[in-house]
Amino acid sequence: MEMSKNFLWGGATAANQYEGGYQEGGRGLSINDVEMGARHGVQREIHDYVHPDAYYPSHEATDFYHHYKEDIALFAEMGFKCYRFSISWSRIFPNGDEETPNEEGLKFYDNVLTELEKYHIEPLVTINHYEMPLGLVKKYGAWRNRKLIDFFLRYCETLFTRYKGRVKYWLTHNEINALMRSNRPWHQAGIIYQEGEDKDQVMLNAAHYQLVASAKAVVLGHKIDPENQIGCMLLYPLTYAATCRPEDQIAAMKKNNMTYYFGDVHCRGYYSNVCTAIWQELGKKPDIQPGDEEALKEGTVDFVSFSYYFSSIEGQNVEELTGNIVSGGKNPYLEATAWGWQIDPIGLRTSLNNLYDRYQKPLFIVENGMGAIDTVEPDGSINDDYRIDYLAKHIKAMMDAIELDDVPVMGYTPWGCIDLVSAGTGEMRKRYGFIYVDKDDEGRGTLARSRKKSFFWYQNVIKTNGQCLK
Ligand code: BGP
Repeated sequence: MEMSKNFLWGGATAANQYEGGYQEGGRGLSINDVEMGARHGVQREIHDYVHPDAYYPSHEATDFYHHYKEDIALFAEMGFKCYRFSISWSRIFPNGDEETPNEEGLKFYDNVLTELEKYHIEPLVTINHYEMPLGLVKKYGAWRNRKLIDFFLRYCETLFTRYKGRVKYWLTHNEINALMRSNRPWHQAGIIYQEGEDKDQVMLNAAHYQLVASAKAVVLGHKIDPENQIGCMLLYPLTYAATCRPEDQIAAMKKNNMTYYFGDVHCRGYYSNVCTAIWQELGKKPDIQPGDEEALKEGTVDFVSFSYYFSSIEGQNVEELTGNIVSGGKNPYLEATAWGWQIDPIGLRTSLNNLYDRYQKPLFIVENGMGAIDTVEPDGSINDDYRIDYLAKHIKAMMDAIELDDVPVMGYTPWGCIDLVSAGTGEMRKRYGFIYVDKDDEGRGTLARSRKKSFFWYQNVIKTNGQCLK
């Protein structure tokens, strides 16, 4: 297969880490707005209110809210064909359970879409990226409550109707499988476990409600506009067996199955044997009500999107890595970033093959990249060769999957195309961008934007449709 002329090159961000303007335009508080930043050696903490003396990285983030015109112009200068961003749920439904949406919030994204249309950049919208109105957390217990399905669908209907004809590509929940593997369940599902709570049961239910909500959203989105293409979004932390010892193979399979638990339901429309095996192991099942199974069957996704940053290993006597969003073992053949994320471009080719073989649906790499500390030289330049090296190797691996393995890939939107707040650590210094933003971990800085060396490099990658890397 050849690289398509319509390949969707671009970049990705999320409202909770980039948008800011947390109290503007009638927006309500979101769960991220109560997660403090780590400062002066103080650990991040989460409460259900804003402490007047604490620093919250999401409040301003890198201020897309006031810089969207400038930023989209920079994306256009790089030649973006596509821009993945998320809508802040609490900007549309400030408390989450209102009957009618906040017009000023909807208008903000109208303005964003107008800018994108000016440069013929295709939007790819994540409906739920690691956030929710704080009102839904406090009043209903977030995704532990089945009622969230209806609130989510009202939100989806509002977006599908309002942006009909302007947005074609949608993703329902960001990294839905992070719920099963991450130790920060409030990011993906708004859930802060309470003392004595049956965590596994809460997790299975929260996953089920989100899967049903996603399936119903797919049906609704197609009904409102048959042109809509609605995908799922999986975190894909590829796991290898540590050795050829058969038991290690099973251990790795089980780790990967924690991802397929979600992919199988989204793509096949039912809980597969992989899922029922996990229920058996946990000794529990999710709260499946009459009608749910039919809903899952009807609402299978149009395409599969995923994030890929690193791989890890599983088996006997492996050394556990620290710093990852999910647990995993150290691979002696791989280097790691300063945050311990193991760099494995070939793993991306393997992941693309695995996912296509399993689901036979077009794939979209909607996150990839390397968090790194950038140095601004006295002349203002930023020579981020490490980032160029990481991305070049991953793009080449993706092109191998397309050209040598015939895997259909719709597009590539590397993470944090402009510097933004880290989801995992709340830091600013962990940067992914092609565009530098002047802001530090204390929240200081002018928010001025500047082009890194990688900006010009990526511009050329897009211009040559990746051929410059050969
Ligand atoms: C993914 C999230 C993103 C993003 C990315 C990088 O899991 O979908 O929101 O933040 O990881 O992670 P971090 O910001 O922790 O470096």
